[in-house]
Amino acid sequence: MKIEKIVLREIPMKLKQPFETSFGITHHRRIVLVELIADGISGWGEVTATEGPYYNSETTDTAWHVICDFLAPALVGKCFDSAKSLATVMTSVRGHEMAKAALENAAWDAEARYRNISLQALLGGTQQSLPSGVSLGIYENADALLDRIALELIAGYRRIKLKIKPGRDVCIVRAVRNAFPNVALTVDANSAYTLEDLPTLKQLDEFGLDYIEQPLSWNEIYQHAELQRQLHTPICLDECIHSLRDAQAAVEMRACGVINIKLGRVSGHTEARKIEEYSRQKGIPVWCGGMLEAGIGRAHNIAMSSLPGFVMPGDVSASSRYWDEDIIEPEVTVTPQGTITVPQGPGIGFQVKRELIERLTVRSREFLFAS
Ligand code: OSB
Ligand code: MG
Repeated sequence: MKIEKIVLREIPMKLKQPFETSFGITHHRRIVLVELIADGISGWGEVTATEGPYYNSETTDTAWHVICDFLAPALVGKCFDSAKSLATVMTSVRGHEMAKAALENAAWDAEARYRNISLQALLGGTQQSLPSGVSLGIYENADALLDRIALELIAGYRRIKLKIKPGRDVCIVRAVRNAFPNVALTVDANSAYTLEDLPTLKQLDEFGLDYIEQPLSWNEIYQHAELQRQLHTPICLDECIHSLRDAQAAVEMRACGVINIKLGRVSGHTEARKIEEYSRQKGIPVWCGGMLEAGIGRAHNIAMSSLPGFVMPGDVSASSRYWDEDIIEPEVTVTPQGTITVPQGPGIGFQVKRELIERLTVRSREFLFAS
């Protein structure tokens, strides 16, 4: 494939409800979309960085900068035998995984469309129906949280994940567990604790959680191993895992029993597949995390989640939980059984609403191969 053109666009998207994590509250997303044209065919990717550097070190603006000033100029005009090989040209840029992922994933979509097959087929995905879970932000009011969970369960969702932070943890989890004794329940701390919080974290063991997600520092695999030795509940690593090598280190150190794979955080489909394959061989269950994505990011998550190692419900839920209007057609929907059906059309399998995107665009940049 020859990369003829790359177009970057930023669109604002207002969340239906604010989303609160231990690192802050999000009301509005600023989303960067990548359109990559190879051999006359457009593929699409979405930058999953948050607006501020509080989940990881990337932001909407760092991704814009790194793509415009370094990655897009390095790629445009180049030929690749497949999307798999884009990563090799981008390794000279250190970090900035989410910026790289948007480009690489756009190339995967373009390649699948070029071959007239689904992205799922190109990736080697085997599952047609994906169990879906929801991630619920921190609620001020426990009753409001319980009401919300009841609605999510009626909608069919298979797992409830609660965001926690110090002071909003054991009490909340106890209230939810008492109200819903049998629901598959997990918590996500987004790095809000330290080993000094061991007594609190140990109390979580009594609630039969499927896992505790990223309790300790975003860059501390070693201390998670120390914590895991003292907890019965499996730890699931999110923020710490950027590559296959990180996953290997975490598993070898016994720092986790579960891995959350996020396409952006691991720099795209190529690395995500390696982590999925390694985890499957090691018997470590994986699931697909979310970053409050719009439809293009969501569609890539769906294709990735169809790989066989994705055996736990993901955070990939219906478009309508986030947006009044999504940027793809049809929107992502969830069946009454709490599953998402993997689309079989070419590429990501959803139609990109180009007119809507153009209307929303607040800035754009084009990179053209000057022959
Ligand atoms: O840690 O999984 C996380 C959202 C933003 C940043 C980090 C995380 C999240 C979520 C939301 O949990 C998942 C979703 O997209 O619904
Ligand atoms: Mg997380």
